[in-house]
Amino acid sequence: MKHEGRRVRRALVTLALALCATAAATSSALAAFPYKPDSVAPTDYARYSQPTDPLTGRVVAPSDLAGKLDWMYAASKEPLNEPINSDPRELFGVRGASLVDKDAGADTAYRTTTGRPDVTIAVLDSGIKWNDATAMSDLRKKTRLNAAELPRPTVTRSTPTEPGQVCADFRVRGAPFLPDDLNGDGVFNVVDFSCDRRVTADPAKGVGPNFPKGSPNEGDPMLDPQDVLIAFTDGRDDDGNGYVDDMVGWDFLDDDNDPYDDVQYGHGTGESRDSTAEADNGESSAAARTAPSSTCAWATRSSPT
Ligand SMILES: [Ca+2]
Ligand SMILES: [Ca+2]
Ligand SMILES: [Ca+2]
Ligand SMILES: [Ca+2]
Repeated sequence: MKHEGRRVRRALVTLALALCATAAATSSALAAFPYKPDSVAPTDYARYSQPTDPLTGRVVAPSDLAGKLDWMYAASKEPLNEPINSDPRELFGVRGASLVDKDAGADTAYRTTTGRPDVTIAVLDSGIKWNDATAMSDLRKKTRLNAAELPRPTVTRSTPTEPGQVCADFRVRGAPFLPDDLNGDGVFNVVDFSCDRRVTADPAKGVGPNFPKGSPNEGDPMLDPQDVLIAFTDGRDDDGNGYVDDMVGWDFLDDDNDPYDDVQYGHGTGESRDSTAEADNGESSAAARTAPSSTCAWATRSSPT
């Protein structure tokens, strides 16, 4: 059992790295993570790029770039913000990470690539809220699964637990695809278990959410990383790293394999979305983040107040 009710101050650190991909569409919304164009090999990361507007030739910014995200990822200065914009001590008005900008002509990383999904961001913070539908919409497909601790996904369902997947197309594809990437989208994530009978989207011990209001699958259980964790926790340290069943990170507070934020502190979930959330995934509203397309794993840390 976790220590519910205990007051803790969760320390934080976000180790990061980056990542990944885009869609083939032009001015329309991107496909879901990892945004690998159909004709591109999964390891051809240089071709993981933002779509380009056919009229202007400029990179199209994700549709969920709004609010504070403008400055969080911006390459441009805040308009009319003098004297900050002319002060070298303020780096002449640099605001964000120059990732993507409302100004399509700004010099941003997304003009070159949206990153690569084989890079992992480690979030050392208050864990992850598996039960948060909005956060899971942004993060569940971007959660790094520890393949060495997990069995290979099987194709033992005909009806997938993830909307839109086709179990008849699931198979081991050979290099350059990862052996666990059964749907061939270029990344190994929870979706690759969606035709596996051992994994259910609503396990009895799970806290994972249902699809949120407004989703095409509103009310249905959402396949999330904790479902995989529950299915394959077997008490064995399969990868021999000293952590038993560490499939989606580690809880250093309770010393177990579920980094679930059971006190709902939430900070780790916010950091995860800022650093890793899907861009243009269409599952979240204005609260969506627009981060590079890496994957993410969690560790919880804490110290008493
Ligand atoms: Ca996959
Ligand atoms: Ca679930
Ligand atoms: Ca194990
Ligand atoms: Ca292990």
